[in-house]
Amino acid sequence: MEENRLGEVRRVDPEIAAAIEDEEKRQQGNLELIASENLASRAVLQAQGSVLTNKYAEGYPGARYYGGCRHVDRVERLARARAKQLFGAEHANVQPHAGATANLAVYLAFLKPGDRILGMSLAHGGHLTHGSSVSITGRYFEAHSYGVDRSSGLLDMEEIRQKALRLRPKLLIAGASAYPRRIDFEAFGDIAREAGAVLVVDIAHIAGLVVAGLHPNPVPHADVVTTTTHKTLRGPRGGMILCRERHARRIDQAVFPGLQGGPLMHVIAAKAVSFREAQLPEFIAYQKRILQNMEAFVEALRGYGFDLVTGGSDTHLLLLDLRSKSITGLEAEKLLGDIGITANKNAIPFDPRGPRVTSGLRLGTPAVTTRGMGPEEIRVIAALINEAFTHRSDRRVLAQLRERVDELCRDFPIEVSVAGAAVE
Ligand code: DSN
Repeated sequence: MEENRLGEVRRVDPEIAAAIEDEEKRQQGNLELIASENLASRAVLQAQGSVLTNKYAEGYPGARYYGGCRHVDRVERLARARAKQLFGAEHANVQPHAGATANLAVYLAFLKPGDRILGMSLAHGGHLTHGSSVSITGRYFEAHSYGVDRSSGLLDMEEIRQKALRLRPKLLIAGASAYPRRIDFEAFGDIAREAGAVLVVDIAHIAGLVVAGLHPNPVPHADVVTTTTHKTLRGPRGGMILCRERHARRIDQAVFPGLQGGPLMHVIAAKAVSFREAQLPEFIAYQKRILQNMEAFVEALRGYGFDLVTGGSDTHLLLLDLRSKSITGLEAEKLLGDIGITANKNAIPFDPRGPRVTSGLRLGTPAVTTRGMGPEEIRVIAALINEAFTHRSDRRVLAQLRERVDELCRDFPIEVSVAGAAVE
């Protein structure tokens, strides 16, 4: 895949070329189950690797601080128009370098230091930038959090409502990075209105499902929606903000000049390409397969006696509670890594262990689905995980499992074409 594009890197900088080639081999030879990762198409990779990286374009289309912006203006206008069309939004800002930056820009647009915010607890599946104490968002603002119900693992909307009415936050944040269930954005909209809060919804994980109509769209209910572009949306690594027209000016000013300098025009071009891909029927079919694969995964893992937080999943990810399997998240991540399955340890709600060890494992289907794998392969992967856990000290069995992962990877090579996996 990298053969032709890397020729010059190999000549100029063999060490970096070798690292890129090794990374490509790693991606080809391992099963990627990290729920937030995906495999961008060749078109996205080419746009991102283009000469647009050379261009400074501080400002916005038609109002830049540099000359020579006519072509990058076309790119950014297309990216914005496609983003608005995909999500039914009134305004889009495609310049945030990342999801975290998109969220920071929103805070900058609406808050002053010390203002009160309310978001989902990181320990219960929220995100660092939703007010965690180790993030700038928990240090510069008075951050409060809501969590999930201890017995069901689900968000309790009435409890969130009570908390919001008691705290009267200036900004309420919905969205998660390790919550396997559908989120009721309409209810969040009602709560925000009742509490007098600005509602921000972070759909970084589920953006692709939202585009395909497989998860409710928060755009009609929220003041602002933020997302990354590289998870289920399958674009380049980056961020984006969608908002109502009445917030457009303050959001744009917060992104630039408030938070960032020059936009990454090569990345914005790649975002535009991925949005074009997301407009195609194949993309909706792909998102449906992500969910079909997740359904098969949940069923198979349950069959092997695994405990799943909330009992299952409505999305692209699931969260295993490993306590009944007598293995920590850290050990599980390492064990699966040894047989070629990449996943991440993850806190479960009310986790008795710390974030560096954890009692959970988060698993997602977006990347293996992009490779063309279906429910049959997902059931094989579930069996491999179960066998690895059962025979965790048997090096011979683990070596055999590694071979079976190799076989699966060889059968489904990463050959991402225009709008999806090679098999499409
Ligand atoms: N790091 C991302 C994730 O894995 O969910 C969130 O930013």
